[in-house]
Amino acid sequence: MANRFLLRPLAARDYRISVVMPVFSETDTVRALCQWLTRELGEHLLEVIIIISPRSSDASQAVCRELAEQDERIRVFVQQHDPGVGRAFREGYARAQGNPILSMDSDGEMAVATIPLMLAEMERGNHGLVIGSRWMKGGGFVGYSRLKYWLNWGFQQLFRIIYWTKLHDLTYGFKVHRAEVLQGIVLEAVAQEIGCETTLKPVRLGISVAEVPTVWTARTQGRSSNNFWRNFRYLRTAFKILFGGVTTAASAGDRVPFVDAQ
Ligand SMILES: Nc1nc2c(ncn2[C@@H]2O[C@H](COP(=O)(O)OP(=O)(O)OP(=O)(O)O)[C@@H](O)[C@H]2O)c(=O)[nH]1
Ligand SMILES: [Mg+2]
Repeated sequence: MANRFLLRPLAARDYRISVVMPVFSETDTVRALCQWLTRELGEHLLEVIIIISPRSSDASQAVCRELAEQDERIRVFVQQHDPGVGRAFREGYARAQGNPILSMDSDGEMAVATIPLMLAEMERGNHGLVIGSRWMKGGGFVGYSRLKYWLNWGFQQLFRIIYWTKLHDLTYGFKVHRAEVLQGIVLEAVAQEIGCETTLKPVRLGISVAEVPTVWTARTQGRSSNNFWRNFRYLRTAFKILFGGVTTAASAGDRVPFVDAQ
């Protein structure tokens, strides 16, 4: 899709990433992910913003606080508007100071090895968004329920048609946004539908979006908060964006979202 908006190139050497990660019941995976992020992103990592639910277990809260004490780049905030992972991500995005912004879950289902590939693709193509794609060649699912797999497949086919895009994975929450894109769009998701809102809104705006393959692997700790019926929020979100359009935060001061190429 043509890039209707001009983005300043992401300077290869001096970009600083904000990672936004909601936490509900996880412990070991949060520790492992933070270790990976601080080690592998090194100088490029500005901050890991952990948004922890006020309903989280004591063990989970203790791990997050311990991580924040060990490394000042790890910042922990208690979710103000609870419940809902969509609200948690939105609170994290509002706090993020870096650019680009990496969104990822804390349950270990998202493959960290894909992160450098997403960043490289963002730099190469100067995209506004690079998504992890479970449905393109090289991507996939390990341990996903059969029902969710086919439901997700159906959503992808439908959304590809109604948004008229060749992108393969329009619902996954693992992605890297340019901050001016993400913080320039008004987001509304309460729960897991944040995964499609943060992709479909840039697509709807004509922003350049690319994808790299990634494999989803079922969590081994904690449990999913995404019950079956919540999946239908994706449908409502997709049609609302398609017919209702996207509100951009045009008066956002130094966070003016887009420079129109026209
Ligand atoms: N702060 C916060 N985090 C949440 C909330 N609900 C879920 N999370 C976290 O958000 C991430 C995604 O939640 P999951 O329940 O795994 O949902 P999902 O990955 O979309 O669903 P599955 O495909 O079934 O795993 C996990 O890291 C959870 O810990 C919430 O209400 N508040
Ligand atoms: Mg999960």
